[in-house]
Amino acid sequence: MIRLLFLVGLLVVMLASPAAAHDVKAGADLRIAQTIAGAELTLVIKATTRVPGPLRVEVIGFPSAPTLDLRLRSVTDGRVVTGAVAPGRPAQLRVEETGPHELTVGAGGESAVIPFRVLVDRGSGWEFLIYGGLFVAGLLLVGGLLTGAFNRRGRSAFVVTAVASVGLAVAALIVILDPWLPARSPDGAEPRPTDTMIGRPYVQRVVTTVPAAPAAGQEFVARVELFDGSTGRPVDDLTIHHEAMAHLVVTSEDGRYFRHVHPLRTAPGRLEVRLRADRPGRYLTYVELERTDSGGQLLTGSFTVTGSPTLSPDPAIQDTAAGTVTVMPAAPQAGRAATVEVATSGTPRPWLGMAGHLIVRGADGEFLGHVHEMGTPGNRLRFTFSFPAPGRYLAWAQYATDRGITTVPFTVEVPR
Ligand SMILES: [Cu+2]
Repeated sequence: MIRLLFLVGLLVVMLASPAAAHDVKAGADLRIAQTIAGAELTLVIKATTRVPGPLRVEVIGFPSAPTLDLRLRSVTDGRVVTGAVAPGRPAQLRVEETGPHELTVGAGGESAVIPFRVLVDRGSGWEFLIYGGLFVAGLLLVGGLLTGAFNRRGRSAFVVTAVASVGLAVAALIVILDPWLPARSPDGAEPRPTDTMIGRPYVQRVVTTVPAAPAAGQEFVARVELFDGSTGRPVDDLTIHHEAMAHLVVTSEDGRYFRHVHPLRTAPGRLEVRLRADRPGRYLTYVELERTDSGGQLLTGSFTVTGSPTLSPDPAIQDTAAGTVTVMPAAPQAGRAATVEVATSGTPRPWLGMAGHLIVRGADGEFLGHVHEMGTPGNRLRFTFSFPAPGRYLAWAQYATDRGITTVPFTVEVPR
């Protein structure tokens, strides 16, 4: 009887624990920064828990975003649903099945086609053993009770209890071992080779502008075309890296012009963004991206702006009051970690997954570094940066507040 009570107690404990150990993880939200219709925004495709069902899409503006027209197409069966999203007005797009989809986002005559996969977590796949074990144990417990009641000799009751214990033990073992058991890929996931450590060739890029020689003060398109270093075919397997398909930094040679934008995918292997430069001269481009299974890459290029200077000051740079940036030590040593502290105007909110970004360029443009804020509380950003060699560096600290994105330019002299 004592043994029986113990088993019932164990059963109650066991029944309570699988629910806690098997939260249905519906995957993470997909966050993609886009520069569209002159706005900097983050598109959020929320995680799905059931398909067929609604797919929720949200948009966060820095500081504001236009209404975006959405068109969701299932690559599997070509089914299309449409909708619109604006800040505070999420869209619900009906999804019929898991797997590859394309979300076309349009505003102000521009559009991006974002490929992604609708995934639904299938659990670890070991639940059947847990629930099977519990089911057998429960069944035999009842059997054991009956056997015990009608059979004076305890032998068969002992056997039944033993089998019930084995059922419980299997269930308990699986619950305990669950974190180490191989996880099943979610429903709708891309079939993957077993060896994912091989990586893919580097991307080769061509940065062009449309028109080929843009004039100062006029809008133009900066186009990044990505080719596989081995096959020469368009590269269309970019993974989301720091919440964007690609980060494009454009600076004038003297550093007075600075843009950090997130180009739109207009075709396989092609990314485009609209820009305007106020002065003629050579402009340097840096593209940060990541191919699936292959790590991050920094691609450099340049283009030339013609014409004569326009007098408009660069609106992207908010030159806040002097003294907001402190470099410690004031004369950093090459190869040694230095601390850069930025006093922010307003409380920073996450942008591209971080509270702050620090982009550092060598005066000649040969070097570009990019680090993130370390998680400093209050209205301060603190970065650790190692300048690679003596020389003059142009730097821009960036952060987002409710008023939009603030860029703080400064220079650092690294002595010999
Ligand atoms: Cu970026």
